[in-house]
Amino acid sequence: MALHWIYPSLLTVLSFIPNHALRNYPDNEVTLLDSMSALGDLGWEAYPAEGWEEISVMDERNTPMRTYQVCNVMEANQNNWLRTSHIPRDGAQRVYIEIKFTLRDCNSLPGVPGTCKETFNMYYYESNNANLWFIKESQYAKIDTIAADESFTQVDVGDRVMKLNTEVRDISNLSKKGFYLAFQDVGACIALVSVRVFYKKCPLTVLNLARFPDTVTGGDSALVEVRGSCVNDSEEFEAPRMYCSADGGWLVPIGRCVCKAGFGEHEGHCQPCRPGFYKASALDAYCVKCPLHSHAPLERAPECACEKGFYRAELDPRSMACTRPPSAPESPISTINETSVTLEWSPPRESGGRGDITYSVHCRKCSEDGRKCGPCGSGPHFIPRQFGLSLPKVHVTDLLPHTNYTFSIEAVNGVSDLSPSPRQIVSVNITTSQTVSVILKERKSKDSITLAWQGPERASGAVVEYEVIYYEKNQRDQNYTVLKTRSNVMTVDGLKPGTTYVFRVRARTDGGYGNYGGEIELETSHEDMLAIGDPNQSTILAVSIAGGIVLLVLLVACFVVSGRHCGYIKAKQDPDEEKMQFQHGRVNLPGSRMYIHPHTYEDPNQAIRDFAKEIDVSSIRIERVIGAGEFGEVCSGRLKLPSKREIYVAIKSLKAGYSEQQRRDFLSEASIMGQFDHPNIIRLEGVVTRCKPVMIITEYMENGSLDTFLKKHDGQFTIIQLVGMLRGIAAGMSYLSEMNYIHRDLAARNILVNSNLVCKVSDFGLSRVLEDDPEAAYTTRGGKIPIRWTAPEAIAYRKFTSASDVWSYGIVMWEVISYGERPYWEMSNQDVIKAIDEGYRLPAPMDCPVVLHQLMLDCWEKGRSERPKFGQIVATLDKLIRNPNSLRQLANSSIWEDPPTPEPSVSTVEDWLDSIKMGQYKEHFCGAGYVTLDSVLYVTVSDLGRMGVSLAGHQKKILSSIQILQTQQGTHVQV
Ligand code: ACK
Repeated sequence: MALHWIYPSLLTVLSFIPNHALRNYPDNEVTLLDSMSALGDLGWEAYPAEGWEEISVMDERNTPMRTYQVCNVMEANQNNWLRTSHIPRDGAQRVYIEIKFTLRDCNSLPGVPGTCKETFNMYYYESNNANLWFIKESQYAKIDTIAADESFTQVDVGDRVMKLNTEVRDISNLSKKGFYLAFQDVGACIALVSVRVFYKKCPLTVLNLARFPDTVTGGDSALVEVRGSCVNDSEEFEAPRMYCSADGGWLVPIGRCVCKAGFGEHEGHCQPCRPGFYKASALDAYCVKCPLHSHAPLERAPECACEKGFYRAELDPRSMACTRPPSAPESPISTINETSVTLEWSPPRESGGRGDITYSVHCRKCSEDGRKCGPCGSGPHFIPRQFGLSLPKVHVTDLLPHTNYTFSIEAVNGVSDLSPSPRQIVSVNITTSQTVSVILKERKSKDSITLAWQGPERASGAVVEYEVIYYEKNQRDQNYTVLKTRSNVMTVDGLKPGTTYVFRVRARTDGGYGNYGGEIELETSHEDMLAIGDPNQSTILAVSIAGGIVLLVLLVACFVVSGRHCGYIKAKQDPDEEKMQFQHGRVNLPGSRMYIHPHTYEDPNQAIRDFAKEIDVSSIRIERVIGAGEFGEVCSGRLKLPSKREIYVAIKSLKAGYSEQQRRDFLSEASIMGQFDHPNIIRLEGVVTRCKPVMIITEYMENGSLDTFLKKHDGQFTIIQLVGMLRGIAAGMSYLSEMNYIHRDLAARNILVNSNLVCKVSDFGLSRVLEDDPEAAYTTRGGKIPIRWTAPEAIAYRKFTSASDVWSYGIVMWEVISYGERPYWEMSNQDVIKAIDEGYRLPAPMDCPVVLHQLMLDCWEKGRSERPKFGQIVATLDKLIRNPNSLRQLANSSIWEDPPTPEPSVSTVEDWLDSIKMGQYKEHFCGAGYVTLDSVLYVTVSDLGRMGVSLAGHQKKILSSIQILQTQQGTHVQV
């Protein structure tokens, strides 16, 4: 009865409910029943008949809504039931019931008895049967008693204040097909505005390239484990899994998928690599540009095919440029010694882009008349070996005398076998001979000397005659005398008393002349006497008389045949040619490979004359200035010597106004460099001393000094290329140490690099360690030393040895692998000395193979005898080059994780990039919106890729630095 005055007030309230807003549910909820969206009758059961009543009302959009009301507050003992139709549970184990209702405040109803209630009860009954017409009250399970948070009064209605209550309850562990809900009123005044039944699901999501489907949450609060499936064009790296929580959220992602080879990751899916880009392995995140000399004309390339004429060796990483076989070795030199020969050559001009060049030597021999030719067979013995030589040098022994040999030298690298083109070779022809090596006995008088010698050990034919050459010591340039005899004894007379003469003898057999034997110096006596120092003297004397007669006959015959005085030939050789011969001979005599310090010469100009070739200034064309040296400018230009091809050269000149001492110091570099002849030592072409400015001419190295070169090409070389460079430097140093030369300033800045990446040791001046090197600092003992590169014993007590050069070599290794990083960063020299003394050693640079860091550490052994010799270093590096797998294991620590000084504190993106030497990317960062240092903390590898920072080395460097920034700022983000 009281309903009649309650209805209008409820309708008033309902007209304020924005129905469309009620239907805007979260996307992780699946609605099973929504009374507000029912267009017709809800068809719910209400009993008794005078209890709950279904009413249609209009919402604000005039959409009809079904509601139920009951308000039998004036009568006691109410028990009114309202039961929904069957609600299928749709697989859900836990469902939620959201009810919206209004409830009248009993106190605001005038005259209602004390039986008036302000609550109602909610029940459910599980059933597989969707058509039950009756459920006993006792069969229901109670969900809850629902009370209103807000009840309303007549005043509220008058004021049009809406007091709609919303309550949510849930039922768990449902197992039957569906259930019925029931609302029991026991005497309240209620309008049930809406009932919504829903369950929660974890919505479809894609994470780590795995798709996780819509997943219904579990019963109670159990987590549901879901296996993800990899998105298109991706594959499992580790089985992707996630947990769907009871409230519809995804938790704990495990595993991931990765884009297949040929596809790169882009915003949660895999995109085919564009033409010109490739991705070799599923484990790489992004497509990267094809390396040099390779191409990928189609999309989705797992690798780039090599251009015509270029190849990739089996073990070459796909990221490495395609390479080609080397050109032929160059400038072969043969030094014949009787029946053995030493062959040396320069590395090929074109390395093919690889650092793994080895050499093979093929041998053919021909009889001297050239009629019978064929392979050499197993006769000759090659030292160290015939094939796979790592140094451009081989010594061949056990050759047949008086035989023509052709040695074909080929350079081979890791792709030579893949190329169908014939290998390029350089050939050397030699003819073997024999030498009279030992002058056995001698007899001297005031004006004559008698010599006796032994014939060649393995003469191929009978000795026809011997030729004796002699000259007054130090007078060879002026004149020398050649005498011939059939005997192996000769008396030379007409000599000056008390004078030293130099004698050499060679034999002529049927096959021709052999080589001269070693020199012997003999001095005539001051007075006439028989200087007989041998029990066989009488024999010698007798033989010599006989020999003398033969000689006389020969002399006369010779005189008659040639019509001239053949026993006395004045030397008229070009002094340069003479000197070259001298150098050649000196370097190849056993035990003579010794460096001669220019200071051992009384006259320093003589040292220059002995070791450097004077070049006519008209042969030089200076083209441009390339730098500044201690004594003046360094220029590049060309040198064209008569009957030689024009070559590029570097020209160091001595500036005007120099003192004599400065001139000497300047030229000392040439007299040192001129003594060396090795493919990894900068080659001296000659000097200009006869006119001004005084100049030193060396071979031109297109890529300049190694430190600048590496900084310019940061991250761009393969580890094999870097090791190849290091091997070259070690080979040059090994040669210097064999020559007993100690460099004292070995550093990347003193290594020059040519266009084939061949590294050569340079900077040999006498004063340079003191004056020239900007890195040199005064030590407590007053000497000026490049502290960071110098071994502790050399700093402490000037103990410079090849072992201290090895220490410096270790630092050069570090410079090379870190692409020109400054050793010990910004530490002061004093701190470096202290740290080294306390046992600190530079950590492995980023991406440094363990084996290389270990080699560095070996070079930095405190005890100098513990350090490896340069020859051993070369052998170790050769092994690594032959077996690149050994370089795969990288040292764990990176310079960016473990620097002795933390990253300098910076406050702007520009300063930060400058501090890590990545300043070239300032515009990239700014353009991508990273203008504050804070924003940089969250940059990921994909962000870098999008910005255009594509070099892997640069990405790693930047990301490592970001990690340091994060630690400094107490943030840690997974990048
Ligand atoms: O780093 P760079 O370009 O290489 O600058 C220095 C500069 O001269 C002063 O020493 C360059 N330089 C020196 N010798 C040679 C050379 N033989 N070939 C090419 N550049 C050279 C060096």
